[in-house]
Amino acid sequence: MLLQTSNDKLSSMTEERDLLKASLTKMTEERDLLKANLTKMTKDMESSQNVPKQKKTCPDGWKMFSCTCHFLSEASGSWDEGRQDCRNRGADLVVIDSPEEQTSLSGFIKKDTWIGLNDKEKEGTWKWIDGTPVTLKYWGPNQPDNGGTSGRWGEEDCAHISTGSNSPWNDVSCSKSLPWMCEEIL
Ligand SMILES: [Ca+2]
Ligand SMILES: [Ca+2]
Ligand SMILES: [Ca+2]
Repeated sequence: MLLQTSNDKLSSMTEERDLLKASLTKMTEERDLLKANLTKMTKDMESSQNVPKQKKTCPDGWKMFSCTCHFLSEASGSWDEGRQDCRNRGADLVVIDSPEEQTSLSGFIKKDTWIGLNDKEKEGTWKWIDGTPVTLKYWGPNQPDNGGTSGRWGEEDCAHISTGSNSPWNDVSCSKSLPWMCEEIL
């Protein structure tokens, strides 16, 4: 009787062990599946990070330069009118902040063209419209001259880039009528 009980106990323990074994096998399988899923998700995530963000391009009629777009107006107007038009296009007058940009614009303009540089606030203190310091300068010979001493040209507080070799800058009266160059930063 005693032996019988022990036998029963043993067989139920064996059953239990087999059950545990089976569930361990199942758990191991599940773990492997989860592992595989995690590896796949990690890969997916990595590759999605490598997909370049939506490619940025310039609007039609604008010329791509580095991470910016340049737009040369067909119309002419005062420096302020030019600036307003650029702003209406979600841009502003161009700020020339590299020799490459100067060269690129040089090949783009067709006549004297407004750029985003003026000394309206304080005579002789030239400022780019975005606050960029004027470290890079392409003033033509004897420019800026604020109209010179004759007074013939009046006060000159706005800058334009000129045609001709290396497209030197010159200051003229802000009310002069010139085309303008806009720049949009992408
Ligand atoms: Ca620029
Ligand atoms: Ca001036
Ligand atoms: Ca001048």
